[in-house]
Amino acid sequence: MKMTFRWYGYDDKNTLNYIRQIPGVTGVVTALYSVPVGEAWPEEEIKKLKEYVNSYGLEMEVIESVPVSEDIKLRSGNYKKHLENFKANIRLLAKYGVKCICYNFMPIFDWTRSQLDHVNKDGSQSLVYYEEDVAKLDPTKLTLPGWDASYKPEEVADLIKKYQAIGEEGLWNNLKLFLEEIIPVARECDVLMAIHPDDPAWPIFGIPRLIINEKNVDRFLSLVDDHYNGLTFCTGSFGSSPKNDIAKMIGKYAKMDRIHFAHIRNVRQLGEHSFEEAAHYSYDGSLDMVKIVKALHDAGFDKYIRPDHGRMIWDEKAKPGYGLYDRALGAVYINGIWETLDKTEGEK
Ligand code: DNO
Repeated sequence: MKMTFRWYGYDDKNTLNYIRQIPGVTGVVTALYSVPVGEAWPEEEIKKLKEYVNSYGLEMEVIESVPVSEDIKLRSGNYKKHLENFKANIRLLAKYGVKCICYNFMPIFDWTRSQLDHVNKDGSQSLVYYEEDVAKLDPTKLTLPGWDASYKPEEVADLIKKYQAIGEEGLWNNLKLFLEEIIPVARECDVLMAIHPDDPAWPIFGIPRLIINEKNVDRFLSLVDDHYNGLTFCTGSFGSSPKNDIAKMIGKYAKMDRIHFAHIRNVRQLGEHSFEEAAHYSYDGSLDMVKIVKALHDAGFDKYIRPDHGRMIWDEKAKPGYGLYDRALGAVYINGIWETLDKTEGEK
């Protein structure tokens, strides 16, 4: 596997110099965050970013994300133009050495939480999702870090209605049509496409969400049954629901060689539809991280991993989920499990 770390570009206070000092991290996962969703990425900017990353001895082989516009997801408005731009982005990124592109097909809302600074017993802070608090939120007025903030409340209300109108089957159909367009381009460019699951793993605000459980992932992979049509397996997103058996799922899809990127983090499940983000360490949450990492290792996983959201610790002030310290602890913890497996598997 290749251990990577998410970096938000030149303005990220977690500099490349810090990132390269985390033992075992060989590359960053990044994007051109300033380009509006749906547009083509300027070649000069991609080249500059790659050269900058490489100048620190780090690789830029994974992009997270090339965002999919609401027009594409709804197949309305400017979707034809946006699809052409998406394909052009795959081609250009391949030209600059990108091997894997993460994207999602979540309607309107990317990852959703009710609070970003919940104080844990030890004084650290975590992102949390409490069902009763989410029920009180007005989705048209909500923006969370990482979301496309360009929509006005009335536009969000209109989008919600459109997704309700096409329903879950309409969304599956649009996803299939999207994949039929982009996977051949990805194959031709040798770029692995890796869909990120919906987070949390259930429909929210009355709109459908697709990539939430094993049954739906099976359906997704068969929409276009091609090696280049794969997953970003996010243990925290699937693990938000106690119904998902994370170690089983990750082992199954890794054996099929359809996991191209893994986001590894832990989560504390609180009943069916509430959770708190935890430290990566197994005993802090509900997921067995050794079992999860072992399932990847047993399958001979040789692609990209990154630690995912960290808690805010040691008085750090940073983008929620994306501080340096707890994610660095996560990377080192995963590396420790991996090294142990590497060195002991022959002894059994
Ligand atoms: C959250 C992230 C997601 C992810 C996108 C991928 O922290 O994992 O926002 O980047 O869903 O498109």
